[in-house]
Amino acid sequence: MNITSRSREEIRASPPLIESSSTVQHRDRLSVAKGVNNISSSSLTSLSFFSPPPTKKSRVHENGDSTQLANGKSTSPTETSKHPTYPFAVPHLPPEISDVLNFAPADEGRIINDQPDLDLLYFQPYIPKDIEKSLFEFLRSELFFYRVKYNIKRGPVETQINTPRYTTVFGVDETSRFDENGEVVDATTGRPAVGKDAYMCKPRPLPQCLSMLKTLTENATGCSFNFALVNYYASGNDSISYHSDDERFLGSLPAIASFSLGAKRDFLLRHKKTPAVHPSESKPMKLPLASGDMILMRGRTQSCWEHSIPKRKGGEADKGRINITFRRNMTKAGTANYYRYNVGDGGVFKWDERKREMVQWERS
Ligand SMILES: O=C(O)CCC(=O)C(=O)O
Repeated sequence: MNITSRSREEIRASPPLIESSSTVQHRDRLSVAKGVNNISSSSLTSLSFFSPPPTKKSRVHENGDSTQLANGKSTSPTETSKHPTYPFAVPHLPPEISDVLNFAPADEGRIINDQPDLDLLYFQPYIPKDIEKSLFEFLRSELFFYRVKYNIKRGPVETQINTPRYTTVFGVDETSRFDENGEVVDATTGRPAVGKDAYMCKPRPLPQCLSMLKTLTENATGCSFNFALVNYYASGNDSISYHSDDERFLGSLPAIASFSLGAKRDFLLRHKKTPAVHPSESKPMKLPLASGDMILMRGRTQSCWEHSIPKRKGGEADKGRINITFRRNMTKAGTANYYRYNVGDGGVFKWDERKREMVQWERS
């Protein structure tokens, strides 16, 4: 979704203007786990550059909380991901989650390509059943989120858009990388991104909990990603309207891996109106995405189809749902776009376990 397409889409979806408010990965479990272990041990070392050296095991996080996992255990991490751009440190995945995550994908993917221009690989599930709930609770408790507002101007009229879900984003486009100190440097020269190469936003490296999932997903799909966008749909009132992730900065046939955790929500797909494909040739689709599922959208899917998570009344939507998408962004403009629309300039939100809702977080 780029600046203009997002604005257009949200307006179209929610008058009056405010969104208020075949064969697949034939990988046996053993070889997946083996391959992943090989990769994760080396890449996790380099990805954890922004962590402090291991310290004495602490019972509580730096923010004073410990996470109660679905299995009744509390996490007491020894390590955290830190970066000057983070409002607070993000604990590493506890071993009871990361050890099992190494066995993902839990199931083979199913190709869905029986409609014009559609190419999906649907894992039901991808995250092993024993940990999907703990992973959901961990990410909801430990990540920082934003409720982004932005203005759009159509002619003389300026309108405020309230993004109808919590969002957060990590990553930097392929022109840059994070060096061992967490500085954004040019991908080729290794020099700091300054002057014309400077960013309008402050890119954030993926915390270990997301970079581990990214590495596993790259391994299983053969795709390569440099961004993680995270949505939290707190209730059935939260949504994302019909759109395509078809911005130029993602390239012409982008592959996007989209994970679902928590409440089951309907994922709707419809073919864009094009002269090339008559409406009768394609049927809108509804995939009820469950916790742990992953859908890889690839090929012409983004250029020809739109997708959405509509609002829902009742059902399990009010239990909350996390969506993580891994993408490959090629330009600085793309990086600015993602931070503008997923971090913005408002306050930070964090899950409050007692109130069981996101609350505005204040630095203590
Ligand atoms: O929540 C989802 O499953 C879809 C998210 C999405 O479409 C997006 O972030 O662009």
